[in-house]
Amino acid sequence: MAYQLISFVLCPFVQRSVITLKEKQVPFEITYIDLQNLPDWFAAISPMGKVPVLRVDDGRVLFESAVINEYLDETNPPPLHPQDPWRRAHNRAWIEFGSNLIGRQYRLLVAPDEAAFNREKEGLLADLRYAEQQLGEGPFFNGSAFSLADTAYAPLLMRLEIIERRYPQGLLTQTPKTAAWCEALLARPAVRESVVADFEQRFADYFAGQGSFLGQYLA
Ligand SMILES: N[C@@H](CCC(=O)N[C@@H](CS)C(=O)NCC(=O)O)C(=O)O
Repeated sequence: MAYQLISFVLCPFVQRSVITLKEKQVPFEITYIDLQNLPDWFAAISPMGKVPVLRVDDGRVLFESAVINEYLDETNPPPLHPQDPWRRAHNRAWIEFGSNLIGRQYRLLVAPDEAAFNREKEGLLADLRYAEQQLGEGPFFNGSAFSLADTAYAPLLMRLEIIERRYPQGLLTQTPKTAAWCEALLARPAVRESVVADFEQRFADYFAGQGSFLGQYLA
């Protein structure tokens, strides 16, 4: 196997690389670790103690999802990143923005009470509106071509769809282009198959177990 991806089963950042590998139909092995109980070997290959880590067959390792995805894209043609340098740079900037959004979504999921939840919800919505302004006719971030930017936002939007279905807050109805983008992404086989079969239940159970405000509605 050429690639080994080190993962945590609910990690949206690892999911970005899984989608990229599946889009490109590149075989890989996935190894799940428990982030609360890190195996000794992990510290040696993950300088920031985070997943994803990509191990290539000669033992070299890479970390950071955006970097891993660019490497996978460059070494497994045809590229998913746009060809135009400005557009590619623009996509990189919005992928970074998407990473920030994942952080916001996590804070929403673990907000301890309704006031904190509402604060996080407003922040998340404001950022979703910014991202929405980048969308054109769709169905994907750059139009008709599925790209690395789509792999970067699909995990966020998959979780947002679950949250909205279980505890509707109008987060997607207030951003209609993002809602259509979400639908197109969730219809994509590489996206659907990028999580474990019982992902939704595990996701709901995990955040219900955190005792957060939103967790009670996810259970
Ligand atoms: N910027 C990193 C973020 C990765 C990240 O935060 N991963 C989380 C799991 S979803 C993690 O490993 N957290 C462990 C920790 O922070 O100790 C990336 O894009 O790869």
